[in-house]
Amino acid sequence: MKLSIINEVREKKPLIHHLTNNVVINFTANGLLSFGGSPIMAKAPEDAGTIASVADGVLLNIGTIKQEEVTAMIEAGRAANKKGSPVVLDPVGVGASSFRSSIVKQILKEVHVTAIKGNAGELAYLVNIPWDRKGVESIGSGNAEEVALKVANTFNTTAIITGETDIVCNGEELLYNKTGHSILTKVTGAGCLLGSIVTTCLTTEERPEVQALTAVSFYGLAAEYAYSKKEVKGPGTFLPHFIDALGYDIEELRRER
Ligand code: ATP
Ligand code: TZP
Ligand code: MG
Ligand code: MG
Repeated sequence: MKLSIINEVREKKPLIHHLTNNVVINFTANGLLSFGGSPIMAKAPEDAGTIASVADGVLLNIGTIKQEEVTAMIEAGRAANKKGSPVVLDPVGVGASSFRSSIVKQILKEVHVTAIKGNAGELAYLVNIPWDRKGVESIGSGNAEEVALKVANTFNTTAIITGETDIVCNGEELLYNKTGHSILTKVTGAGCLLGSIVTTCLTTEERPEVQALTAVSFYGLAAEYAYSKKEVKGPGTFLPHFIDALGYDIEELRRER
């Protein structure tokens, strides 16, 4: 984890354009604000390209995608590509229907994505590796390293597979993160908010794999810290402590957990 990445985010407050799912919009905006970024949520085809062209980064999350939102995703992605700003794809539930899978294929054909972040089942689906899943969740096990390498190389991107151990891959190197807490699997949108934090870290001056590893490490530390608070009794009481912790300094998160 590189402290300079977190410091740079907090100094610059990058504007992140989210085209994300309806389940997590408010949670994501609050989490990103606490972390130090500046969220804007917009998925109308009429202004997606314009907003992406002034933003510092773009997050494409297909969790509740509708056909009419696909144009906006592609326009935002292309505008970010033109500007040279990062684009992150979260292919939520990509294997759950042929509709989702065709949309992700279309996005990946039209837009170069800086990182693809998802659970192991989602990333495995993208490269035709069998993996058990249930709706938007990954429930299976398998060779996650093989999946990460294949995704990174196939799409010329940084692959980020989340789970008990997060894996980041630039196509050659495999990096691991073990911070985090299983309570995150009981909170809807824990993966989606992480996509926003990753996008924000990708706006800084570093290599993408270091930025991604910093994002997942910090996020996991914040979850451990929040869960350690005596007031936390379950997912409901965890949430406000977690949003708070995303805004803390790393030293404090490490000291207190
Ligand atoms: P799923 O829908 O399969 O739950 P997701 O998109 O919500 O996937 P997760 O894989 O749950 O994403 O990852 C979200 C965050 O939770 C990541 O920071 C990850 O490190 C953390 N995490 C997930 N499972 C665990 C676990 N068992 N122990 C610790 N941290 C975890
Ligand atoms: N259904 C469609 S999107 C969504 C649900 C439950 C949120 C998924 O969030 P995450 O972060 O992948 O758990
Ligand atoms: Mg989840
Ligand atoms: Mg997810």
